[in-house]
Amino acid sequence: MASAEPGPGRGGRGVAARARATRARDRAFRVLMDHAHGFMASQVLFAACELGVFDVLAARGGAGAEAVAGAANSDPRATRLLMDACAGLGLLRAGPDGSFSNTALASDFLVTGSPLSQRGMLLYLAGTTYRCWAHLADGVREGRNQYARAVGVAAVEDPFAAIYRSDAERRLFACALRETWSVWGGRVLTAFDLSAFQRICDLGGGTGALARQAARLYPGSRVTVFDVPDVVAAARVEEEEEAEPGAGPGPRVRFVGGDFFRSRLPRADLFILARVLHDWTDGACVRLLRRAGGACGAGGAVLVVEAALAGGGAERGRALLLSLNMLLQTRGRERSGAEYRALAARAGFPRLRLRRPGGPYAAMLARK
Ligand code: SAM
Ligand code: ASE
Repeated sequence: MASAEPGPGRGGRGVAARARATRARDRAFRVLMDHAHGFMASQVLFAACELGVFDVLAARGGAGAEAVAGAANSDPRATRLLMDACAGLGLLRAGPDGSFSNTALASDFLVTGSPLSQRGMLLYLAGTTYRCWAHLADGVREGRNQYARAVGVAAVEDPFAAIYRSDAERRLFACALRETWSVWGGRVLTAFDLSAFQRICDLGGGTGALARQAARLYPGSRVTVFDVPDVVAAARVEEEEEAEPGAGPGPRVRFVGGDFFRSRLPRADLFILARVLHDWTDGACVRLLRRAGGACGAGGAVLVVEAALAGGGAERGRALLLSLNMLLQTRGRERSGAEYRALAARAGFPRLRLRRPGGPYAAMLARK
């Protein structure tokens, strides 16, 4: 090793400088391998979710690998390896007697039925998203989504033809996206005081999770969700099923089905566009914002909710990866606040204010 070789005989400075260089290179090697092995950490998380490791541990208040393997119908030795890896990632706590329990992270976010569960998102990322990412180099070469290679559905013009290629996929995508708002919905909806808006329409609002929170936070408003007919039909059914006896009727939202590029939009004072613009090209975004502007009166506004690219730090790094995800899964990308401001201005919303309520999503309010 270079660091073990004797110095050239010029005293301590050369040795110290070489030692520093070696330490820096060792650190760089660690960073490189952390990135290179990143997909393994993702797969440990995905596999443990798929096998129900966190659910079994939640139900039993902790258990050994043998018991989890019994419940998951998996190989005991391999299950032990997986659970050790989970402990290494901070997902499980290993006890002295060979038993494991969920960490707070796992109890909050990985257990099925936890109010903050993100399990659907992880299963979605593990499936369609991961398959698209296997073709990142092709995506960059071609500059378009990779559904043809990843799932055998060519859907360059309308990515949702691939995203919704089966009922099961439509349900999983909706579940994945809905889960975000159990953690961040309140924060993005209270970044600005929206109580002046009487009619709120969540455009591309999916199954209505964010809309229901808006209705709860702003009881003076009437909230409508606009989305494609299949999503709306499923959302209506789910809403009926969710009306639990004793829980009282949650705030009701109205659902309208259609194509937001072509159909007449419901009239509203505020249009929410959450994670919609990042799916589309600049031209399509301007068209969509113009259509929203046409369906609201003089005091109308749009609330854009996106992982807006910021100056630096870890959140910027993640948003840049999400931007590549949009390349592989949609026609869009993640944009900066300035880029959203420019799109809104082109569509007739000259002033856009951006607030970051913490977490991955920024809220941007633009008035006509
Ligand atoms: N706003 C939700 C959220 O943030 O959880 C869902 C965002 S999802 C990425 C994009 C939504 O746009 C989907 O619910 C999809 O069905 C809807 N969408 C896509 N194309 C549409 C169209 N042509 N007309 C109406 N809705 C559409
Ligand atoms: C889309 C969002 C996603 C389209 C395809 C997608 C996500 C995965 N695939 O609009 C979720 C992106 N992740 C986050 C944290 O937003």
